[in-house]
Amino acid sequence: MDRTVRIIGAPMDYGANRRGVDMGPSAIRYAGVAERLESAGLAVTDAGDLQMPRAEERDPEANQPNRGDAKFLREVEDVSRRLAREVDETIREGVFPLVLGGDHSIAIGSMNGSARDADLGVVWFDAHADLNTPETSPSGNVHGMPLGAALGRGIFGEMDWARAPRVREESIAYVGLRSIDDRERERIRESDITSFTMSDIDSRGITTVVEEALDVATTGTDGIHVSLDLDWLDPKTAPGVGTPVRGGVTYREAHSALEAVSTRHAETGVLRSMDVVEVNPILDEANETATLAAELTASAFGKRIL
Ligand code: Z70
Ligand code: MN
Ligand code: MN
Ligand code: MN
Repeated sequence: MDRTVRIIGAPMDYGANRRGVDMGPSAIRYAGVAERLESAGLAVTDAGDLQMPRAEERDPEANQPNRGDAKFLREVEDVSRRLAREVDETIREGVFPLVLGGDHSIAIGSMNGSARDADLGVVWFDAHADLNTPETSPSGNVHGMPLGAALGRGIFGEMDWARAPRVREESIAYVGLRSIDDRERERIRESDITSFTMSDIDSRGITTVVEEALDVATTGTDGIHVSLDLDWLDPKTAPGVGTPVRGGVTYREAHSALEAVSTRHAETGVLRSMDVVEVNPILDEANETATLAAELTASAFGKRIL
């Protein structure tokens, strides 16, 4: 494959209740993500981590918007603006941005940056729908809101750093959903978003489901963003995540899915940006979830068994 990948660390840990995902970028680097990508034939550079204040130094409630409730929204805004700029500049240089999280709120910046010069399709590998807004969120955690932000729903409609006007509902596909809030369920049903739940994977198989998700995200778009939340996998396989939900995909299903992404890219050059999020090494054993994250990333970029 003819790509140079730039690793961008985004140790964001404002989006969730349990601390530790700020160590995700280090853990995934330590698990050899660069070496694994190089062995798949890519050139890799590392831009280091975006600087951000620690959550302990900030008051989560200090700067909420007037309506709704989202913790650390001002901090998320600051990081999202800088990340979006870096993702955009990376793509302009002809380099592929691989963003390592951090919690899933980093996808706000990734999508905003990646969609500046393109109509962007999105494939969202996650147990969760992440479609909340400050108004609908049961938790106030922004990691449950990145797609709500990109779509400019609720108060996000007034936030230029959050909205990604070139990300449209009909170009978004979920793969592996199994934990959805009531308000999210209503909104998914009334939206044009395509959802493949774990039940769809059970009945139709991971390969068919991922091919259809890629069809959705590539139809009428200029490229796709792949967002990989490690809680997409079953917690037995990926225990080092903030919000484990049982009944996730297996190790083999996960590799098969990301191999399908790289096969599609080899055919049509569609992959534009990617993030790998929610690795929490504190909850892990021998860095196994970060290692899995690094392996799956390599599969997404064309690494094969033989
Ligand atoms: C819930 C909320 C979520 C990730 C958990 C959970 C969202 N829907 N996202 N873990 N990555 O609080 O909005
Ligand atoms: Mn998520
Ligand atoms: Mn992106
Ligand atoms: Mn999740």
